[in-house]
Amino acid sequence: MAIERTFIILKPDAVNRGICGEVIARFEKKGLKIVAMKMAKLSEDVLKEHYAHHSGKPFFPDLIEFMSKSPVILGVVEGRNAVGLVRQMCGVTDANKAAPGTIRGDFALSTSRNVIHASDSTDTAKNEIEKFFRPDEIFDYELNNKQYLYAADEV
Ligand code: FUP
Repeated sequence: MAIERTFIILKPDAVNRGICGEVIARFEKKGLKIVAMKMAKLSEDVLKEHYAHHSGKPFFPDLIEFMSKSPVILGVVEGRNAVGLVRQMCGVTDANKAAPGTIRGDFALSTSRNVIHASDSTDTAKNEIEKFFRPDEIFDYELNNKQYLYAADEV
């Protein structure tokens, strides 16, 4: 399993409910490293591209309206198997079905207001990171507890 970077959006429901810190803390406590983070209000055009795979579906207009009406927090999270791991930590899309212990399972009960977006593959992660962050907004640094998070041959 390689060290990977994945892209997250803490959605308007997370920002307006004041639970972003609790969500970010889960990634930090797991041992993942925040390598980029910023607040932004995403335009409808950017969101239509981000969610292009859902274009034409009944929920699409609500999705774009909801995601564009308030600021969100964008982040890049790094660690071993980060893409799959972060998806697992988020839980399934429908928060009502998401397992307790996952972010969506613990903090939400809706499919459309489900707190967080996370890239679904390494290719998607690469594309989303490039789309939402300039290279100089992403930081390389060492966690000072790295030796307690990974064995030498794991990183
Ligand atoms: P996920 O990868 O878990 O974020 O899920 P999807 O890419 O399938 O969906 C992206 C977003 O579209 C969801 F977070 C919310 C919205 N959506 C709905 O509102 N209703 C649906 O039935 C499916 C998705």
